[in-house]
Amino acid sequence: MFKKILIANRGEIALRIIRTCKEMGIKTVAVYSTADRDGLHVRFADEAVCIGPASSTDSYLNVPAIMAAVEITNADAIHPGYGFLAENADFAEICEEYSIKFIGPSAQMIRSMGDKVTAKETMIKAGVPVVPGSDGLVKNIAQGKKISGEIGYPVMIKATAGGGGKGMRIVADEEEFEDQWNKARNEAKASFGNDAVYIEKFVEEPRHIEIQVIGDQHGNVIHLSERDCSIQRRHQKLIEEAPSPFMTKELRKRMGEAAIKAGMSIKYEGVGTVEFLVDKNRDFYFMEMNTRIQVEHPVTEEVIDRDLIKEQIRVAAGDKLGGKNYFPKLHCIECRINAEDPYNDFRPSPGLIKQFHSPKGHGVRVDTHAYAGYTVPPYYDSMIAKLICKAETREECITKMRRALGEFVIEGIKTTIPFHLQLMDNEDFRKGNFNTGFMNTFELE
Ligand code: MV4
Repeated sequence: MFKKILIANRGEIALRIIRTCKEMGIKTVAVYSTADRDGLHVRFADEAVCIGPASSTDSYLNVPAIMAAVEITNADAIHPGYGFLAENADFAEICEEYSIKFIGPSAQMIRSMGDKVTAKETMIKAGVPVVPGSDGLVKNIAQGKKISGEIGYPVMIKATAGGGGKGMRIVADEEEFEDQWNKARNEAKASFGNDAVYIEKFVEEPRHIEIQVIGDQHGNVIHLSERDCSIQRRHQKLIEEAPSPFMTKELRKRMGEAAIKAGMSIKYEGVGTVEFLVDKNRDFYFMEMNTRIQVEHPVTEEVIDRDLIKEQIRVAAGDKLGGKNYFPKLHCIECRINAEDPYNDFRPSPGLIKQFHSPKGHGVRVDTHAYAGYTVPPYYDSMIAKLICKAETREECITKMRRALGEFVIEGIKTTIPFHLQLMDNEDFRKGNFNTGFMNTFELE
C-alpha cells in the first residue's frame, strides 16, 4: 500500500480524498495556489506545498511544480481528483516516467477514451451498442452530406477531441449542413486545436444514464450500477441520483453487462464511468467513458454502501476485486450547491461566506470545503458543496432533500439552493418524468 499520497486538487474533492487516506493510514500532501492558502485541504493534510499563483494554469495544472512537490515530500502516489490533471494523458505518462503511481488508468487508456472516434471504434469491437453514424472521421462536406442522407436527419456533428458538449452541432436537414459543419469545426479547432469531426444520428430526448465501473490490475472489471444525470444545464450537471427512476432490472442488467464489456475490452484499471444515452424505448448507446472519479460518486457510495475512493486507492495499489457487481439498496440524490445566482442565468457569485450552516440528520451528507468566513475565489469552478440525501424510497429521498435544503444557510453569496428547492416540488421531476432537455423548459419562480 502507498505510504504517502499527494493530492493534486483543491476544494471538496481534496478533502474527500484526505479523509479516506487518513482512515487507510496513508500520509497526505496537499498542494495549493496562493488563492487557496486558507483552504481546508491545506489544514487537514499532513503536509502542504504551495505550487503557484491563483490561476490554475500556474498552479493546479502546473506539472513541474507538482512534480517538485512530490519530490520534496517523498510521496509515492498522486491522486488527481476530478478536473485539472485527472484525464491528462501526458501527466499520467510523466508520473509513469518518474515511477510515481498515478491513481487512475494508464496514459494510453486515458488517450484512447479521450479521442471519441477511437473510443467509439473500441466499443464497437467490444460489442457495446453505439449510436449509428459515420465509420470514423468525416473528411469533407460532400462525404458528410452523403452519410447524413443515409442515416437520416436530424444528425449530430461531433468533435473527436470533444466531450462535454463542445464542438457539437445538431443538423436538422441537408440545407443547414454546411453551416453547422463549419460551426462545429471552428469551435473544435478553437477549443481543442483539432477540428476532426464525425457524424451520428441525433437521439431525441435522451436520458443521460451512466454506469460506475471499477477494474483491477488482474483483468477483473465489475459494475456498481447506475446514476441518472439527465438534469443538466449547458452540459453542467445540477443533480444526480441513483437508482435512475427510468431503470428496470432488465435494463440495468443489459447496461451493466455492456459497461463491463467496455471495461474488460481495454483491461481497464481504476474507477471509471461509462456514459450512455438512453432513448424512450430503453435502447441505449455508448457516449463517452470518463477515466476519473467523478463529482457525483457519493450517490453510488450511499446506495451500495462502499467508499469508492478507498476502492480506487486499493486497486491502484494492486489489490484484487471480488467478482460481484453491486446493486442499489437505497435511493440517493445529490444536489450540487454552486456559488451562482439561479435568478441571473446562473452567473458566478464568488465572495465572502458570512454565515454557513450545513443541514444534518439521518440520511444527510454534505461534502464541502466551505465554512463561515471562507471566501469563494473567482478562479475555479463554482461548486461549493454537495448535499447528498438517502432514504429507502425516491419519494422519501425527495422529502428529505427538501427538508435539508431548507436547513442550509449560506449568507453573503448567491447559491443554487433556491433552484433545488423548486426542483424538489416540480411535478415532472417528482414523477421521474425528465430527460436531458428538462432545463430548456424549467422556469424559476
Ligand atoms: C448526443 C445527443 C443526441 N444524439 N448524441 C452532450 C455531451 C456529449 N457527451 C454528448 N452529448 C449528446 N450527444 C447523439 N447522437 C445529445 C447529447 C446531449 C446531452 C447528453 C447528455 C446529457 C445532456 C445533454 C444535453 C444536450 C445534448
